[in-house]
Amino acid sequence: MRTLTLYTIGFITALTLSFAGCKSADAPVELPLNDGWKLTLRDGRMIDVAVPGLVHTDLHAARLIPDPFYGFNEDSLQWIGTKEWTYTLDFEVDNSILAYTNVQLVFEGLDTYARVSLNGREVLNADNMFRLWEIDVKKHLRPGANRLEVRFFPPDSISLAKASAYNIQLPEHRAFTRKAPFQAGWDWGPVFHTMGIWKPVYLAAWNHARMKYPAILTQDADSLKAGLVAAATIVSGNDGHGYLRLRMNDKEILNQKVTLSKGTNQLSIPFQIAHPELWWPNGIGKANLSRFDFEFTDQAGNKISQTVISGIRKAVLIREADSIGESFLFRINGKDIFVKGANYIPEDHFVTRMSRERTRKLLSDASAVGMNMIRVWGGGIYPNNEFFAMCDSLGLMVWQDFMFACTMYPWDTAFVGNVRHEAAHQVQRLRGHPSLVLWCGNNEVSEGFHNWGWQKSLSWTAGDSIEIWQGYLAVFETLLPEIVNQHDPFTPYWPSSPSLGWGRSESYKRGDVHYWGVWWGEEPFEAYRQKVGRFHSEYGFQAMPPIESVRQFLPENERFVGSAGFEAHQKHPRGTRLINDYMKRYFPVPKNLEDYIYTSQLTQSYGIGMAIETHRIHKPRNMGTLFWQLNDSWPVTSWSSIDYYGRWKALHYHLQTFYHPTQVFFSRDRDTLSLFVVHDGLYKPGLQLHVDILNTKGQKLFSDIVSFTADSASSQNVCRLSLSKVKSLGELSELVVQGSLFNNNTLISKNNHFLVPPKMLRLHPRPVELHVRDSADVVVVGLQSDVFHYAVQLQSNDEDGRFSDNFFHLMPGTKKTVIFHPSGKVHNGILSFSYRSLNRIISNN
Ligand code: BMA
Repeated sequence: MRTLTLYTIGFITALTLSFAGCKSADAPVELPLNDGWKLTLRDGRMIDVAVPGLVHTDLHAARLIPDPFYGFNEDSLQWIGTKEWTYTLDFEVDNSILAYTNVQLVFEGLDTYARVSLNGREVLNADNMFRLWEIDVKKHLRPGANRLEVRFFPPDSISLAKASAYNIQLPEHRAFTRKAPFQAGWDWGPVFHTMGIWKPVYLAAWNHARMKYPAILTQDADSLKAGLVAAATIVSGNDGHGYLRLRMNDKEILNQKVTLSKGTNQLSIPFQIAHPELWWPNGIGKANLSRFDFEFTDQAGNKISQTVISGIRKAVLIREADSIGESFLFRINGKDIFVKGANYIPEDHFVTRMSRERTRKLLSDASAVGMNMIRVWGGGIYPNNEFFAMCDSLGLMVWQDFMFACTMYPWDTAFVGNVRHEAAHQVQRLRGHPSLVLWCGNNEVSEGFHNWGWQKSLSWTAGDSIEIWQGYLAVFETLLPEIVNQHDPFTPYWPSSPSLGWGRSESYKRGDVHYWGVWWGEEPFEAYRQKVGRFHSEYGFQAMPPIESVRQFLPENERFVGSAGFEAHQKHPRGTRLINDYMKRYFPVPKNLEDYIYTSQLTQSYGIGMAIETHRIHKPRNMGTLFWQLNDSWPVTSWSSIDYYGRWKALHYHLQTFYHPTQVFFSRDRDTLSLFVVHDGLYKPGLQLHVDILNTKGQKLFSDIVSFTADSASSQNVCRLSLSKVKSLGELSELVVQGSLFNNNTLISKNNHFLVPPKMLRLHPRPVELHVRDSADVVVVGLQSDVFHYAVQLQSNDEDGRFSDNFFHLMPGTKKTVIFHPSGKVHNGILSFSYRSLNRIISNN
């Protein structure tokens, strides 16, 4: 048994930098209860476990089960999710805690069906992973020894039982449980039904008042002034009054008396500031943040302080009727922003294993390649405050789905009431982050209802359909927008992503679209050039993870193309075939595993590159592109650009080109090849576009320079080439068109275009010369060749080292320099490097 120390506290959010409570005798205190938990095993033994944690990770940490992600282990570990599990904590409470008027037991998150008992008395039956649970426990606590027990029940069988008892069959029984949807299995994720105390737990003791959810909201902002709102919840023990004092960067800006009623009081105090330093998205301006100190003084003179770091920005979703249909664009501080980014899924199937370091690396890798938005997809979890704090500081806007995806949901009073609590908590928790620019009701629920044939496959009567749709409307068109409006009134709400299915022509005229004709519809990549909507919130193509990662999750005898091991880590029913089919269409299909992985990644990047190019050229018709998907939740072949271990696929390297703020893109129409310059910044004069046509042997056949100016946020056709004239320069299979952009003689970006699919390129098997030079903490790799090399991939024996660039085209006669950052993990410190390019694969095939 352990004795726990008291802390003088505030309600801790990751927004909170510090808490400086006034240590008067009856100031609120918090007693953390995270340490000392035990998990009871099937044979009755008890093991020490970490809280926050999950049963699977606890068993793995105790070496009782193998790594759930390795090889075929998913299958043999299914039993864990079908059993009941009990966590127990013995802890001490002293009289000073019991002297408080209010003592609450607070669970920030329980996954999911849990019966909580304190000293043998049942105090809570939890049924929602996304809710905050606060239980009045004063009457159950004893001075000295206390025992807390949390018994978890298998979520899947409960979902199933609830589904069978429902009056209409819904597409997925997981819909009946408020738990991260993806944990029941997804087309990129395994099935592990997790259970556990997945967020911190503590006792909160207070006499007069508690402060929760402090936040700064922006109502209006420009460079001259900002209209802001200081929002916070005060839970008060009595009717009375208190004072809220607010300092911004150490300067007092508010000091106001507030009247309180016994119970929950939502404060919302408007104020103005002059000449605000505005928060801007990545690539547009600085993500300015300020420090706001909230200090609440209760009736007895106790001060409760919390600090939040927030930014000032006005975010609007503009939907205006136009000649096409209706716009869909984000206007930040009055400026229309072209959105570049990706969809985000939980970084680990076992969500308690996500760490600040991993999230920081992932989000930095997103902003480093020019992303300005992350869509938090509705089949995962609401991210923690640290995730948002990082997005705030990196200038990454967040499109936040509520956690509903790809099925219809129940609509009975208990379910909807449960969702109401969940949404109110999550909205209040996250509203103060300047990065949060959109609340979206769900992922593909409306699309599924209208396009996925459930009416037929589940034999719904007309009456059933009406009832289900009324239930949908009650949650996504009434309840959720009401909650957003109540707690976060200046952040836009959008009911469902996408607004219409990709099979309908209307979906390219209004709203956001998930264009899945490529991949799901098996249309060729060129279809991306035809299907241009108003905002692309999903589209994607799979690639295999890098070989360095494969070695981490597959035993050696499974490391070959088409192995059962790879199939266990490929969750899309047609995935393996589709990768091969598209590869065949555009690239040679190698037999050797490493070459195959490499080519699968080039295929992915080739397709996504075509989509992004088209989306950006068609600005302002289209105002956003978020590919599916940024990351993985376990080692798998998937649509991600960064794999589970944080390694970049070819696509992620290429995003530096695709998402460059000022870039040359290509578009072909009959006999014309147009070079567009897409510019996301402010008006830029003095630009030159250098157009060069080379052959793959290294001869320059054509050169031209066009001078021009780029308007702010523009896409313009700067140069047109006649394809018949290009053809007269040589075989199309031997030509590379290169566009390079200069601003007053400084190269700012460049891009290439090929006139035939890569598999038809005439590439020469001449070698690349590598020169390796140590320099301080890094290694400089120089590359050179006298012929053109398509997509040179560098590799090192230091598998965790990082290259500054990779999968690049090597122009003949030019020197390319790549910086390698060693991980320091190579045994004898001797680094070696090798390369691969499409040239050898094409020549061998
Ligand atoms: C989208 C997503 C996910 C899915 C992905 C790939 O529709 O919303 O449901 O993983 O497609 O199939």
